[in-house]
Amino acid sequence: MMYMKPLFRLLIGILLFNTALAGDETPDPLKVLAGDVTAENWLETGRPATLQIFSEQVYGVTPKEKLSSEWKLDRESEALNGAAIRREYLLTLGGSLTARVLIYLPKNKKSVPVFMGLNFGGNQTLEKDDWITASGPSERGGSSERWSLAELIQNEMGLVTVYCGDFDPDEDDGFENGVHALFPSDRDGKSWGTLGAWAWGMSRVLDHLESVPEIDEKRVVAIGFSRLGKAALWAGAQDERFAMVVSANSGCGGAALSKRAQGETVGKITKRFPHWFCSNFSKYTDNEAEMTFDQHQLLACIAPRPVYVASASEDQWADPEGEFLSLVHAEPVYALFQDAPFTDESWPKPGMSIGGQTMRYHLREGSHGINLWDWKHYIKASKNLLKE
Ligand code: GTR
Repeated sequence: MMYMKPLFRLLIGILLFNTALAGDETPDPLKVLAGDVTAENWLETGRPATLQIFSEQVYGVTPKEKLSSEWKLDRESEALNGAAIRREYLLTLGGSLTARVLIYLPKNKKSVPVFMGLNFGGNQTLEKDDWITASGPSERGGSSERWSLAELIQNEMGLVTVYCGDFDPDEDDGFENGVHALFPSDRDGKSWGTLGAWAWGMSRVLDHLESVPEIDEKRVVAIGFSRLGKAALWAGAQDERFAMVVSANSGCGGAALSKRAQGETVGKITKRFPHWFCSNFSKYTDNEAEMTFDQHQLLACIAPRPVYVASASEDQWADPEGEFLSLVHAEPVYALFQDAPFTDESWPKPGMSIGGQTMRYHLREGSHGINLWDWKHYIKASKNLLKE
């Protein structure tokens, strides 16, 4: 027995080590498929099964009921020294919740592609100009560096933006306001959180873009930075009408793989921002090995539509390498449709943009943010990838 004990311990150790390894491995995104491994069957069974996992384990279930939805032009002016027109529309949902939608369009153009992204502090943060109705708490023009309006307009593209707080305030305040109040119900572990509400709001704006003749509603790119990048991914994963999705520094609960537990972890994010997710997500606090899925499967739900994941070299909190690896591990699904650009790629050096026809990645030099360098790459990619 004296000799058996260390051996026994060793065996248990090996067993535990293997189990831990198995739990830490990035799950095969195709394992959810019922039946043939084909593109068609991915869309028929794989994607819905994957979306169900994210609904029940991460973001919460998005209500299916349709609400009344009114869309009204409120104001219009010229912008960017006459190169663009700028409008504010009012979107009223369920008769009571109103979002103020700010749109920039190149002048005298019809059917242009647009980027749609929520903003953090209100529409007035995009420009110093007093014309924009303040729709949130932050400083006028305070985020102008984050929105490369001139670059978009020069490239004959538009921008659609809304203050995220118009759909749901970014606070852990009991889900009694914002869009949650429009769907009252008893809450459980799968009930939707704030990221779900933001993603839902993006789709409700998209519902009306076909009524704007200057916009080609078939070429709408969902974009978001940081927490709003998480929302953009969830919006694009669920709503196939988004033609492309751009996630900028979205990190944990966005593009980054959770099982790596680098930078911000499930435990850290659900403690600081419990309202972003459904409460089931916090089960994985210090328990990532129990996850049978990971964030690459969220990217896979966007296939075959183009997805662009962007990181910043100093943004360790968002685990830039984990954001890249998510694309690598989503590739088996994209490969069912067409290209698999990351098979032979390793994590690129700062300043590089890599990828193929439908999946792209870049690592900007610098810190957590989104700037002109990023936008130039998104715009270039979207020009090549969005089919007219
Ligand atoms: C951080 C949060 C990140 C990221 C970021 C942001 O505080 O930990 O997940 O979303 O905020 O939105 O700027």
